[in-house]
Amino acid sequence: MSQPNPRAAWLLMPLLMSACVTPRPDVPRLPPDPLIAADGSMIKTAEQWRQSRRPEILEQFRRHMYGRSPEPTEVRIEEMSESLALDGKAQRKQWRVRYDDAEHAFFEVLMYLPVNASKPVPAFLGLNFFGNQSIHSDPGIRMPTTWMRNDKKIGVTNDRANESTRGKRASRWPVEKILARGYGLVTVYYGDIDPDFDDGFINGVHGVLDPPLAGKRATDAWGSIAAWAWGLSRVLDTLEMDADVDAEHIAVLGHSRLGKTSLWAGAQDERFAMVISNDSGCGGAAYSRRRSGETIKVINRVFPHWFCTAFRAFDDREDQLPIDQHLLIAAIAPRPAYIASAAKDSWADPEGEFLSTLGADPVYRLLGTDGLPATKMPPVDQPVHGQLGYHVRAGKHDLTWQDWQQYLTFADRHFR
Ligand code: GTR
Repeated sequence: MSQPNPRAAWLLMPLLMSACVTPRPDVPRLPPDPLIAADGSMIKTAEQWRQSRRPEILEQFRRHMYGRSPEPTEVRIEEMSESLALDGKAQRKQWRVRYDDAEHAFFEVLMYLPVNASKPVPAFLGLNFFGNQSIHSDPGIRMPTTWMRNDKKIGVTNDRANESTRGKRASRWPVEKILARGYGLVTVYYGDIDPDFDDGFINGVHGVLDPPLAGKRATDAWGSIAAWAWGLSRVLDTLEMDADVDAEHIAVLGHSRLGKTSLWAGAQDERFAMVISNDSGCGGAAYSRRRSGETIKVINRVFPHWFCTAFRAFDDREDQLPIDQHLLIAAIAPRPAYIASAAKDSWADPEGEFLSTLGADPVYRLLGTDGLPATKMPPVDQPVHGQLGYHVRAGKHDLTWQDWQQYLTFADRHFR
């Protein structure tokens, strides 16, 4: 699915600003070469990148990996509520994004905006794993009624959220600190868009929008990651209708499988002004050809609903892929993108996540930005910020305040 881009002008800004930033000879090109088209021709200009190579790459990701999403549907805002929250520090809005007339064809959005910031406010948008009520103990947050995976730590039982789950994931969502820095936070429970289990694509957005299953699904039919990404774009559709939020400065962010999702959402939908992918690993930022940690074969076996079935042709055949994950990051260029790893997260392959970030650099430079100001993987806890950002944080697979501090600084650099 490619989105119309009403803001081509600002996307071209770095081109106008660039004197002549050339690709660096000290950074080897990762295969498949971002600047060689499928027919072997060289991509030498920003125009060639935009007109032919980027669309070709997105098409390959659709066909071989994430699957093809339906065109955007018209969305409606329903059940909007608004109130002061968090001891008067926040304006809290909640609404339903309705994307079809079918009974369950909606998802719930929670947004906090800082009360004392001048409007419209730039914001972070990210999906959450255990419901909007899990991100903060605020008693005013609506409770999801959709399927949720049971979890002892969070307190989910009988596949549904309950009061005891409020604020249980607050460590990943430092709401007050984000607001204090002048940003809003928008979140949606990912299971509201598509429940995360292999049900044959009956439930969630697939069940509503897919043609009735007569026989087999197409090998490039969209999987769950594509569905979550599609949902993020529909949330953005509704943010564009809200004068309090600056829809032109939305950073789409995600952790782990939702970090894979933020990359695919941001790569396709150029309205996202910034993309942040935290510990996304295989099928996210990690370079698949390294086959380190989680591999394509393993991810396809354990999560058969995440990607399209055509992706299975590349189990143990990574070298045959016409794409790899540096091209996904490159498809975001020249918009700022930040990739983060955790040192103990070998399953997500931190080196592979760094390699893809660096592998996108030639495209960022072709488009007139500084790309990633590094040639080697930086040491633990030494972030690198350019138009591309990267860090490897000490510790395990998680989204922490340390990660957020970098994202806030990165947003200050690019949005202020
Ligand atoms: C793991 C999976 C990873 C990552 C992670 C998560 O089980 O192997 O690819 O997505 O889950 O999303 O928490």
